[in-house]
Amino acid sequence: MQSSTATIQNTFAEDVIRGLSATPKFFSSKYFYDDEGSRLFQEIMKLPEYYLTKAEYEIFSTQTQKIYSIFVPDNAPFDLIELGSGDGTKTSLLVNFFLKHKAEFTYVPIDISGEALELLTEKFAAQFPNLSIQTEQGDYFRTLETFKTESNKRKIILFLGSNIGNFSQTQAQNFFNELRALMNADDVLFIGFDLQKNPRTILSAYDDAQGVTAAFNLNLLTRINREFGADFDPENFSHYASYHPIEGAARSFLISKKEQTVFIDALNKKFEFAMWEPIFMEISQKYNLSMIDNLAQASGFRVEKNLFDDKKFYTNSIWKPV
Ligand code: AVJ
Repeated sequence: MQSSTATIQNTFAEDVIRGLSATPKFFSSKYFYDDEGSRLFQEIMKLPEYYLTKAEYEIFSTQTQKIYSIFVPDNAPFDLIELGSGDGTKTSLLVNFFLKHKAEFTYVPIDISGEALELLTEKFAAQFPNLSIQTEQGDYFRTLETFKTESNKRKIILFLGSNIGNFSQTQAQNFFNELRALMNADDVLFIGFDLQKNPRTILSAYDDAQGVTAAFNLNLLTRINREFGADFDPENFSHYASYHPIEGAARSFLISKKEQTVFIDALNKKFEFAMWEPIFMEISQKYNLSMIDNLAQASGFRVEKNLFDDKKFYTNSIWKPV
């Protein structure tokens, strides 16, 4: 426990140094989710501009039967494995339906955050007393490896919420290749992709009127202040979001409003910012259907079915190994 926390801290420290020493400067959005960051993300999901969660929820609530018949064509027992489970709101729709139809399965949420897993377990245990649930804290791939060798049941792997969007297309390709290597012929992969749409709709989702997304980005500076004794003044940075319609990439930046020096005590390093210098904070990649097809093919899958919300803002894509 102690040593794994230390390892995570080291990686974070190393990433902070690497990102602030680079040109252009960057941070990894995976560090957004401390307690306050997770709370702010919950707020983001409730924003009127943030259509992603609503679209995926719509798909899960209106097409549950379709999902079920693709996942469970033969009533064979399976493991329902969720990568990065979060608060489980959408998954509970599936679990509820599966239990009602007497499906035989174990729900296996995998998450980095032990606290998130505890909350999820409490919630699901109260809501579904008959559910078999096995939580796994830590690395997705390491957990899946043990499943490949130790369980002969079908694996249905969920990767929801457009979390894939935080990967560049090359990173996404590598991610699915690794995942494929840990899957058997009968397994299923179920992924949430945010689709390309009116660029203004996308931009608003990352530039909300209440400034919650700005606070979500600025919170990483506050986290670095707290954990590494840095002296970032969040007031000296402003959030800037962009959407590039050809790449399909939404990006967030924090822009230094003035020339300034930031000192990070625990790293004993100082970093200079020029006036208007950006820090690249996050990519949220948007897909179209041919990008999804290509990605599946290039990593050893075929697209079995794409499910859409009414506005076609979002798709849950069902992949099978080839
Ligand atoms: C959790 C990665 C899906 O990119 O839409 C929300 C994170 N960042 N608003 C996204 C996020 C700014 C979100 N994902």
